[in-house]
Order: sequence, then C-alpha cells, then structure tokens
Amino acid sequence: MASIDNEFDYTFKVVILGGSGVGKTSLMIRYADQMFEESMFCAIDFRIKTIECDNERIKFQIWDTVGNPRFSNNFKTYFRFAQGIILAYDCRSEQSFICAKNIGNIVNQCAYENIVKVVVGNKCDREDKVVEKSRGKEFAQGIQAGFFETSAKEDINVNEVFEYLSLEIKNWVHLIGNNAESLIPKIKVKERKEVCIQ
Ligand SMILES: Nc1nc2c(ncn2[C@@H]2O[C@H](COP(=O)(O)OP(=O)(O)OP(=O)(O)O)[C@@H](O)[C@H]2O)c(=O)[nH]1
Ligand SMILES: [Mg+2]
Repeated sequence: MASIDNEFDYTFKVVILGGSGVGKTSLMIRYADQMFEESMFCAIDFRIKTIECDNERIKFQIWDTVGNPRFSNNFKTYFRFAQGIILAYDCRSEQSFICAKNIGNIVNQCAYENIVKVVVGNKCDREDKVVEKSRGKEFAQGIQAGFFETSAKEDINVNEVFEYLSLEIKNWVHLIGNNAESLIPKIKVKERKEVCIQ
C-alpha cells in the first residue's frame, strides 16, 4: 500500500514488467543509480530512490522482475502490492511488444483498479526500430496507461517516467485521503483470471 513514514511523505512501490532483455534492469539502475552498463545480470531485486515533488518527499521502492515467462506467476505477486507499474518493451522487437500487450492484459485483470500504469518503449536510441511510437501510444491508451519512449543507455525520458508515476499516484492518494490505513479497503482488487503469457 502507499504508506507514510516519518522521513518521507509517501512510499510508492513500482514494479517494472516486460519481456526478456527489454531493459528493465537497465531502466531501474539508470533511474536509481544514474548508471548504465552494457552487460549486467540481475535477478529480482529492488532499488530505493527518493525525490521531492511539489514540496513533498517521495520514496520510490522500485522492483525489477525477470522477463522470462517461466516467472510469470511470480510477477503477479509483485503488482498486487504496487501502486505503479512500468510495462516495458524493446522498440526494436515486435515479440517484446506482443509480450508487453499480454502482460498488460494480465495487469488489467489482476492488479488494483487504481494502479498507475506507464508503457515504456525502451532502447529508443537505436535506429533499427520496428515498433513505431504511434503503436506504443495506442496500446498505452487502450490500457489507460501513460506512454514514453525511453533510453536507459542515453538517459532519455527515464526521469519523466517516474515523474509521471509520482504525480499520478499522488493524485489518487489525495483523492482518497492521506491516511495509509484508509487506502487499504478502498483499493479494489479485480477478479483474478489466469492468462497465458505466450
Ligand atoms: N541501446 C540500448 N541498449 C539497452 C538499453 N537498455 C538496455 N539495453 C541493453 O539491453 C540488454 C538487456 O538489458 P537488461 O536491462 O538486462 O534487460 P532486462 O529487461 O532486465 O532483461 P531480463 O532481466 O533478462 O529480463 C543489455 O545488453 C543492455 O545493455 C537502451 O536503452 N538502449
Ligand atoms: Mg533484468
């Protein structure tokens, strides 16, 4: 749940989902550590990043996931407690776009109704793009998500993704009250259905 502790006005949990190799870990590391490495291996892990937004202190707890579909059941566990989801695909891979759409369906069926979603077309620094921006936007609109093309490598739009999440999550927190306790009963979990990822 979105929670409030003594040092921060809010703690927001955000999960990064998407197919294998789309750059989930790279996006998390770029945002939290301001770094990019060509080759890194990282199993499910999280990073903390704190920011100020409209004079309020926000602590992001950012969860990375592994893109391999074998772990698909695991990531459902992650977004059940998250306030925000980043759904990433690789602009150069049609397959990763299809995978993001499948995951988007699962999110819409299983996650909290007011979860804030943002679709991210990563690796936009590359010229060999196969998924046009307009298709990414259309997909995002269809699942009521924000949309950005990003590059973890060149640091394009990564901060903007998290700014979007912080503003949108804060909006609904303000709508339903600042008391963390009061959030719990007001967040509805939609009916769960099993959906095959591939
Ligand atoms: N050109 C370019 N390469 C990127 C970008 N983001 C990630 N990569 C590269 O893509 C590869 C995969 O990146 P990861 O961050 O490991 O991808 P992942 O989604 O975490 O992969 P899994 O954990 O295996 O699911 C690595 O070689 C990265 O260096 C980007 O924005 N631009
Ligand atoms: Mg990874």
